[in-house]
Amino acid sequence: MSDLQSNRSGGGAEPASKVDVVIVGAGFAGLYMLYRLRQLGLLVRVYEAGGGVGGTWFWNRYPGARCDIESMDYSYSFSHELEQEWKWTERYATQPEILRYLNHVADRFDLRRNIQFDTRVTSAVFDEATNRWAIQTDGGARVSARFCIMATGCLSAAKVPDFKGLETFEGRWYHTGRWPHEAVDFTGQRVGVIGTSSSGIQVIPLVAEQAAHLFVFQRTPSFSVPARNTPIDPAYESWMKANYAEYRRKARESRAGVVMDVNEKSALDVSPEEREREYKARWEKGGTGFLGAFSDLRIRRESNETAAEFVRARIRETVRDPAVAEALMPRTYPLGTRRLCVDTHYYETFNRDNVTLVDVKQSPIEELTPKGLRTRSAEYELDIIVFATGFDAMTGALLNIDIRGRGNVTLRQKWADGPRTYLGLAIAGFPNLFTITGPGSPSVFSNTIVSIEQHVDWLTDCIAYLMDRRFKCIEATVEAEDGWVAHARELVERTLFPLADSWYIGANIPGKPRVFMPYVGGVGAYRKKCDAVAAHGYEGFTLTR
Ligand code: FAD
Ligand code: N01
Repeated sequence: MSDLQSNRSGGGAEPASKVDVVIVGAGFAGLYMLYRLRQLGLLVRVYEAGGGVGGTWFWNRYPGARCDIESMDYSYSFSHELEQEWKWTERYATQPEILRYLNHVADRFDLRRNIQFDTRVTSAVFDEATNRWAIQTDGGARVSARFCIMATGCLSAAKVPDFKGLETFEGRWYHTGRWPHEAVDFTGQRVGVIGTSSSGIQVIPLVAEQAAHLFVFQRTPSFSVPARNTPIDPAYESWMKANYAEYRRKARESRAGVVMDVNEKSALDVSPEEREREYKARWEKGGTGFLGAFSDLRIRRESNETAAEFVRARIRETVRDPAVAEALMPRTYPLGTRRLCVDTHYYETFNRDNVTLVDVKQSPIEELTPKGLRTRSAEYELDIIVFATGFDAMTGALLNIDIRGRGNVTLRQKWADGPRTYLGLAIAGFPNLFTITGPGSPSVFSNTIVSIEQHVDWLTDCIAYLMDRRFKCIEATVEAEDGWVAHARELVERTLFPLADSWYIGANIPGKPRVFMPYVGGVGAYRKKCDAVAAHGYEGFTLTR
């Protein structure tokens, strides 16, 4: 009997150094993975670098942080009781509310007893003799596991650019993705925010309300649509709770993991008046549903330009100073090929007397100084700098761990030219190691919770299958991986995405290989492919006893 099977019935106290599964990360993904594997009766240990559950929502505590997928969608669907009893208060939940929810989930399902907090996994090495992973943490703990599941998050490795002189800056500085637990008071302060994408756009209006003066350092302007956030209408909540099962099914089968009203027409097949009406209705409704205005916005440049021009016109009519308005208008990439932002009073903020937009494309930031920041053409005195500069997305958290597979080959070596996976779930040469929402899966191109649940359910079935048939090892074949990488590339090349410098393609990290990382085929189609792989006895994997 394998130790996996002998542990299966026990499910009690964990031996100090041997478990069935190690999960790295206790965000939405790690928590649900733990829940499912415990149901199989396995010994599971979760390591989490943070001091609590929540992942993204534990770390991103900056003012204004909230989701842009509606709260009642951006939540687990696995427990009927949970979705019925939890009460979301706003259309888009704030970070504290989502964190409360995840703490509630951890308590309700008694998950904490298997999680070791404040513990970072530093290495994971596959031992070919025993078919087990040797995992080490920053506290020096070692654990041996049959399976290692990386629930490390696509957006968890916060990136502060390597600005010269950062260590000399005498004021305070913060990264949005590593925000302190105490509130930061900006009252009367001269503040600089660097970065004007999703995080910057959320934090800027709120900092502007407090600061004596706010300088916004913008390198690339973003397209942003209004959130039109509101308290959740009780009638809507009741309807959703009565119809959750069917609604969630539709979301799982959809393209982006949300039930969206997508207009099947091309933007070029309708009159200018109809086009304007369609954009206006979606603009008034608020949120990312704007992208569903026409079917070809992400595949046809001319169509896309009509949507881009609509948003530019809104910027023009909102921002009083024409030069500032012009500087805020994106012109170098199609709308939606970088993450479409969702804001509350972002453009309006530039009408305030205490806010200055600084174009650091024209005049780049050269260094931080003891008193502030110097661009090529001017110096800015600052008390506080906020880095809304994003993440080493999708691969950063994985490559921060020294992962070694067969033949002691490191993941860093294997991915030197960019990530390669099978289904975004597994990596050839790294048996019994899985990634949840890994590169090559829809992950960040979807309501991530839908994608997370799909991966976790698939992995749970896979591990149960291996156990029931006494397989010790599962490994993606090189051929299957090559095929998947080629398929994912072919799909993205049919879209406008490659036209943008985005974190999707690694452009935000100097020296990062330019490989488009998320899978653009849609969550519904992707799910079918994963299910077919499983139905054919884990096609594309080698299973060994
Ligand atoms: P995470 O929540 O990132 O959790 C990963 C955890 O792994 C982290 O806690 C991290 O500390 C831990 N970890 C990483 N490496 C190690 C290590 N070596 N050792 C130990 N622990 C480690 N998605 C949406 O679909 N809709 C939204 O509206 C949305 N809003 C977002 C807003 C913000 C500000 C950000 C940053 C992201 C947003 N996302 C959104 C994406 C979001 O990351 C996912 O929705 C989701 O929370 C990811 O969950 P996860 O468990 O996969 O990863
Ligand atoms: O990070 P980003 P983010 N000098 O990488 C700028 C999710 N999210 O944290 O574009 C000057 O998008 C950089 O400029 P440029 C969501 O998936 C969701 O904002 O590289 N500027 C850019 O403006 C999102 O996509 C929500 O030219 C520098 C910004 O910093 C993802 O997280 C909210 C610079 C970084 O933008 C990441 O968003 C928040 C430099 N050296 C986050 N380096 C929701 O609302 C970087 N920049 C759901």
